[in-house]
Amino acid sequence: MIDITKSIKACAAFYGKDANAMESYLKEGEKKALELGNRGPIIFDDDGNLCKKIRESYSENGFYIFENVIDSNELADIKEDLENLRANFPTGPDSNLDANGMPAFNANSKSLTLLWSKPLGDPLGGTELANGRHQIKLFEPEAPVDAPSAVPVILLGSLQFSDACLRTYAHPKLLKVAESINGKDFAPFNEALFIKEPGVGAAVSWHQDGVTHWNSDDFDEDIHGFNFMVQVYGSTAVNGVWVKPGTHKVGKIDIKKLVNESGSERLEGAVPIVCNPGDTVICNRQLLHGSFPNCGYEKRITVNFGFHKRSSVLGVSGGGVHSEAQVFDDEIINRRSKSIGYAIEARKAKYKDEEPYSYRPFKDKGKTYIWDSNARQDLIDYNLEDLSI
Ligand SMILES: O=C(O)CCC(=O)C(=O)O
Repeated sequence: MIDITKSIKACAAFYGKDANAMESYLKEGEKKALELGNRGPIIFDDDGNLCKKIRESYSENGFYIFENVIDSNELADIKEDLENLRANFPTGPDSNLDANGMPAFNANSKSLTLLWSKPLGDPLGGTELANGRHQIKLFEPEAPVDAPSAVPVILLGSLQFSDACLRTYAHPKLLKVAESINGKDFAPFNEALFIKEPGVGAAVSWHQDGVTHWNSDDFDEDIHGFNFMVQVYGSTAVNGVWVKPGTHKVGKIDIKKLVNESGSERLEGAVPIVCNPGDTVICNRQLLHGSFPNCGYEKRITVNFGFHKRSSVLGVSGGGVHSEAQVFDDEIINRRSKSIGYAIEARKAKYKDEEPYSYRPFKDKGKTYIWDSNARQDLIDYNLEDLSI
């Protein structure tokens, strides 16, 4: 695991009178996380299902860490893409140009592609954004004087901007896990990068994802789907997502009450998701989770992508968080699934010896995809139809 002793000290120092409390929280959280035992390689049983032990652990905790999923060559490709993309970010929230005066990667995007924050801020906490799901604002430490005035936090629609992320989206073992959890006709959700640059990266306050099904008669622990979180540089107690295990089963949580009971934003019973580079987390969207501002020395970038059960989206009026609210019919779901089609083909072109994933809905409908310049065009603004529930 990454040694974050120095980062814990540095991070805690930002918390003033709460420095000792923060230091203990980070240290104890890391220890508890490593004791949970919910990590290991992806293993399938003889029928091709995720092995029972992993399925049960995921169900118990609401998250599981698949170790060493992305190999070093694939990781290097992702890093290269992310570095090129970062160099082509707009210079700030109100700019369309990058630092070299060139059009930024998202200059022509119709969809929302980049969320910004003040450095070490918590841009969503305590606001009505994203359906008001971030009920409290986390402590916003004072950023260093030389910090930029705004830092990127979330990049949306990432598959149109990075071929490496597109290929990883079609990792055959990950898609097989998606099938195992959500059925052979699983549907896409959305794709994003969570960006936590060291010393300035913003917080994402405690929240549960999911909008539409909390009061459903069919409510169950999997009804709002899950996210895969591929860790490019690893993930630590300082820069990583924290979760409260088991909370994906209990329905909508009163977070303010939990904060009161815990005596601070350092929620009791929560643990950080601790990963090495290349590890990939499966994280239930209903799990209570969030991340503190990155006051440490290590960068985290998470390549996020989620999947749903088809029954959770078909005929459902969207939650309006990642895309305009509309009823998701067969046509919309099929159109949005092109991300899977193009990704499988893009991956096939690069990893010629790998057994590609075969997506049942394409097989049933005789639908085929080609990864070429037309496909690239077709992916532009594809996230306007994110299946946001
Ligand atoms: O990566 C993070 O910091 C937050 C992730 C998150 O909130 C999510 O995936 O829903």
